[in-house]
Amino acid sequence: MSKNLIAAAALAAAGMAAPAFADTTLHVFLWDAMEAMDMVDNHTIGNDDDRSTDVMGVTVNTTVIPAGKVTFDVINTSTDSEHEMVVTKLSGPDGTLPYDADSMRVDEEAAGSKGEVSELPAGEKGALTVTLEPGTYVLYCNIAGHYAAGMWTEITVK
Ligand SMILES: [Cu+2]
Repeated sequence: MSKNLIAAAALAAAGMAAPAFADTTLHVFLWDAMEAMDMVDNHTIGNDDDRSTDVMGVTVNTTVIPAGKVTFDVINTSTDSEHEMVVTKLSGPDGTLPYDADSMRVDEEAAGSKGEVSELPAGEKGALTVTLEPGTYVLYCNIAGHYAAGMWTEITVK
């Protein structure tokens, strides 16, 4: 049961009305399977390559959430690698991120950021709460090489 549901249940039990617009909690899993295959370096947003070959990624429990206060509950499920989650708003459904091939990282200054859970050691959890307006957002890991290896996913805020 999510914290929101628990909070709503607690309010109901106390005889109080639940809030009309409950805050959203999004569960984010940072994962890798480095032993399985080699990392690719061209699975950036807008690339049509087969994502099924990705050896690391960002997985969410839902890809469409309501605008408002959102808590990202992040866990790094890796057994040996550090990962992170950066939240950035795209220009639209076809938007991409500015990528610097030399450093193998997204240009965070140019891309802008709504916040991040940075550099989580393997097995660790972190959380980020932000208020999001409607739009298309990307959640990605900006440790060198990880974004282009496919470590990103998009969500829609309505
Ligand atoms: Cu990563």
